[in-house]
Amino acid sequence: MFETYWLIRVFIIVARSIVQFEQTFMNFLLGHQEKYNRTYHFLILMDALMSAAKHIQYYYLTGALKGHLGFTDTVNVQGEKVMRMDEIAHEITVHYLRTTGRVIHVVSEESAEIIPINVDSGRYFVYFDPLDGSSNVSHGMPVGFLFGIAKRNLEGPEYYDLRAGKDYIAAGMFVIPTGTFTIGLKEAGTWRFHIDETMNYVRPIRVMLPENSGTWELSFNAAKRHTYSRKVQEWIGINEKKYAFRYLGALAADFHRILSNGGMFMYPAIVNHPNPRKNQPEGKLRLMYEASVVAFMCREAGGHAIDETGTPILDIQPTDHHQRSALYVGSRPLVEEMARILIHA
Ligand code: FDP
Repeated sequence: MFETYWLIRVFIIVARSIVQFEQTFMNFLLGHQEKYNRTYHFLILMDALMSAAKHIQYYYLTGALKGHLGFTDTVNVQGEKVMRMDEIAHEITVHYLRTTGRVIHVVSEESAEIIPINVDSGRYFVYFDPLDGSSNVSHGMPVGFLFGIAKRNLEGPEYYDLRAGKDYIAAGMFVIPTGTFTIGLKEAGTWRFHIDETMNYVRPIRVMLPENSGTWELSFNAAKRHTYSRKVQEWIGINEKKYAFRYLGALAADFHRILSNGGMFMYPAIVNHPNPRKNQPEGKLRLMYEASVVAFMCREAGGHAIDETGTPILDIQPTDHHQRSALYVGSRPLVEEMARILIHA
């Protein structure tokens, strides 16, 4: 009897040391919704977004074998048109969002038109870029899946769906295929999760931008620096030696580093291109599903984000679903310093 007791005790201790249970994202979110007295509709929406991300990740990882990593509308050996990876990612995401019954309509980088889903009784607007940083795909390097979520006006008729970032209830990004997921929840912080061997996003870690500038990094397309405004070029010239420099060319992956290490990601307006027709004074990145998404997560992590006029990204009222914006996002002191320079430019 005594021996059996100890055998069982030892077995339990060994089992616990082998099987380590981590808190899943869904369990974390359940606790969050209950803590703030909210409904479970948001769980259903997030479950769909996570299913989409995992499905996109699967296609990404198997894409090289199946010929899904094409950039153009190539034809495969069977003579069929090969879908581009970003189109596949779009189709996957719309499919899962449709199944929830909770989505009013979606705005996708991959569709010029808004896609209506459940216009009468849906609850959320979802703005997303299902495959951001697509030039990384053919190299097997990280890409992002970025999304912002706004909620229907439940008190009365819905007047607008062109929501400014400050009106989002959540915004997040999956980095594919590295398997990280980061989400900003309105007034409840920015949280990071990692995918485990069972394809669950687990282990919530609250992300706050580090105040100590020792780890700060700058991230921008250095080859384009001479096309930026003179003020921005000057600022780079003075400050670049103070910080490390990293640029992957996929906003989600570059911003992921900034969230961890601090510093600033910039995609400034292009105003001094040698070929003036290639100038992009309005910036390159999309406001609703790129700039506002990272700005939202950044705010919840203690940071800040502005456009080329020094206006906070989250305050910009979009006039078009696909409008572009310049972007400076990251540690508050750096972004505020840039704002002062831009405002007085
Ligand atoms: P991409 O055009 O490759 O899809 O939004 C687009 C984006 O990537 C961002 O993810 C990325 O930060 C930026 O553009 C890269 O642009 P550059 O190639 O001009 O650096």
